[in-house]
Order: sequence, then structure tokens, then C-alpha cells
Amino acid sequence: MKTWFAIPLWQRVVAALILGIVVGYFWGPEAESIKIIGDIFVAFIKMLVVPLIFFSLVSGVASIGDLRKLGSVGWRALLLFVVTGQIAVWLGLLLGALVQPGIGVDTSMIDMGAVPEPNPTTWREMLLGMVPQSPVQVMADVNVLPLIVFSLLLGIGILMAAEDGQPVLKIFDSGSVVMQKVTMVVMELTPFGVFALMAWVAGSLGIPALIALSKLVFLNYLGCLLIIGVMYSAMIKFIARLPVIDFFRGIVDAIAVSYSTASSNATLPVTLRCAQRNLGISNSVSSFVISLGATVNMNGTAMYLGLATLFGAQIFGVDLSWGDYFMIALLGTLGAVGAAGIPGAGLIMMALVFGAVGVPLETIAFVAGVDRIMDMMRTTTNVSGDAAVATCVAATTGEIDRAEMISADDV
Ligand code: DAS
Repeated sequence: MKTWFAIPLWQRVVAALILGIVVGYFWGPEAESIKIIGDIFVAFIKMLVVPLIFFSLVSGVASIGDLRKLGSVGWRALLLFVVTGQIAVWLGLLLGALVQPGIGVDTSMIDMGAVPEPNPTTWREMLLGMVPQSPVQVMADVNVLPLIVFSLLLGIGILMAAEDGQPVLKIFDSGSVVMQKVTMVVMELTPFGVFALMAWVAGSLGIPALIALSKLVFLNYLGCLLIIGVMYSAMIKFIARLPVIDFFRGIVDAIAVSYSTASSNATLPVTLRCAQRNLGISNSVSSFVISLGATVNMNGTAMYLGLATLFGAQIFGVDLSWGDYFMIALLGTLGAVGAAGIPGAGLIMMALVFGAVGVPLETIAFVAGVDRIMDMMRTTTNVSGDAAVATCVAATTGEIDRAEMISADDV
């Protein structure tokens, strides 16, 4: 028992991820029988999302010191969200135009999935949806964006109340610490959950569809790896001025959980813990930037929306103008912002982009069967991006304790 816990969690998680893929590959579709272990794990970490965001964000905002500092953290985060999102979506368009994954696809090998009804949320609904009309309902529905807005306002209220707000702040400071301890306990389930989820995915993959769509799946992974390996590494090296290897070492648990769950929201407690415990980022910056990023900063999804739109245009022979490319870039970014941090969000958002440039929605039915294995990589890219932006914002606002940053030799 002691030996088990003596092994660093990230090593147990990575081993579980690899073992799950191997077991699932040989076990086949029956591996679905242990998926329940993964679902229980995901349910436990989803349980943490509302109380963790609520206590951490209120405590973090109220502890940031003053509204000027809050503004300084906010504009840096939003700027990095927009810039990285634009680079991501144009990378997806470039890969789609250069490699043309939709040309020569043998559609007979693909089991057509369901074509979702094209009822994408309008930008008016997105804006109104951000207002927490009933904070309790928002928490009950685990509606992260309005929960963030409510927590931000509550933190700002405590900040402005000064001495009168201190009794309330003490409750949230204490609640934030307690929720971090609860997260630590729940994270011990990670190796078991990751193993079960990876076995299920590896066992249920439709190989014929994977072969027919191999170029699209490959480009999805290539685009995400370029974003992580080049863009995020450059951000950590040149903006945060920190060792790149230490950054990735610090977020290994979040990478493994995001890849196996394909859900930014479910990974949020793990990402927060990695940021605070392994990267030395302050509670205020990590809770604000990472909670917001988990909902609106989805670079993997943005890249995929650009790539998939060209894939669909190529399959159905739709000619796209330069104006269409800019429309795809705009809607791909908006789609990534509007996508929820749940499995399959990117698949649903494809309808938003396709509809605007005349790409048939049947494209979604083609890719639905292999979307999960692509979504896992997109989510890993989204989550790594949240951690990268939080690290850059913290490093440029003096909200990171470099001594706290775990180093690669802390293996
Ligand atoms: N699964 C989404 C997430 O949680 C990403 C996507 O669907 O593209 O980030």
C-alpha cells in the first residue's frame, strides 16, 4: 500500500493510460464493461467543479489586492486567449488546405453517425447565457460561465467592502483550501479512471472508419501537437521565461486526465491543482484564468473547426473563397469560445461553422464515429493552453512562486 502511494501520481496515471490502451486494444469492444469505473471517476471530479471554482475564484479575486491588479490579470488573459485562438484556427485552415484530407475519402467504409440538428446557439443567447440570473440554478446546472461571472462579482464585492468583507473572505479562503484537499483525495482515483476510459476507447474504435479518415485524424493530432509543442513552448520560454520542460512536467496529470476524459470541465480541478501545486501559480490568477479558460479558451477545438470545415468542403466539392476562410476563422474562434468543456462539444460546434460557408452537415455524420479519439487530443490542447496562459499571466504579474515550480528532476 505504502509502495503504491510512494509512486508519484503522474507516473501511476501515465502507466494507467498506456496499460489501458494495450488492454483495450486486445480486449476489444467488451472493454466497455469496465467503462463504468471511468464514468464514476469523471462523476467524482465533476462533483468538484462547482464548489472548487466558487470558493477558489471568490477567494482568489478578493485576495488579488485591488481592482487595478485584477484588470491587469484580466486583459493579459483575454489577449492571450484571442491571439492563441486565432493562430490555432488559421493553423487548422493551413493544414486542411495543404494536405486536403477530404480528397479521395472512401465513404463506404464509414458508419454514418447522427447528423445533429443545426440549432447552434446565437451570439445573443451566448451573451445572455453568461448572466447568472439564478446563482443557485447555475450551480445546480454546473453552468460554468455564469458561475464564473457570479464568483467574479462576489470577489469584487468583497474586495470593495474592505474591512466589512473580511468575515466573508475568511469563509471563502478556508473553503478554497478545503476544496483543494478534497480534490487531492479524489485525484487518487485518477489511475483507475484513466485506465478504464482508455481501455474503453481503444476497444471501441472503428478501425475501418479510422483508416478512411486517417488523414483527418492525423492532421487533428499534428495540429494539436504543433500548438502544444511550438506555440505553448514559445509562450513559456519567451513570455513566462520559465523552463519549458518543468511546465509540461507540472501539468502531466492534467494532460492525462484531459486526454482520457475528453472534457475540459471534468479536468478543471486537476488543472487547478497542477497550476497551484506544481507551477507555483497564485490561487487568484490560477482560479480566475484557468476557470475562464476551461470555458472560453479552446485552441484545439478552434484548430479542428478550421480543419474540419475544409475537410467537409473537399468531400462535397464546395469551393471556398477568401471571404469564406475569414468567416471560418471568425466562427471557428466563436465556436471554440461557445463550446462547452464536455466530450463532443467540438462536433456540435461544427454545425455553426459549416452552415455559414455552405458545407453540408452530413460531414458531421462522417466524422462522428472517430470524433472521440480526436476530441481527446483537442481537449488536451485546450487544457494545456489554459495552463500556459495562466503561467504567462502569473509570470508577468508577479503571481508565480518560481521556487514552488516543480522541476523535471522532481520525478
Ligand atoms: N471536449 C471539448 C473540451 O472539453 C473539446 C472539443 O470537443 O473539441 O475541451
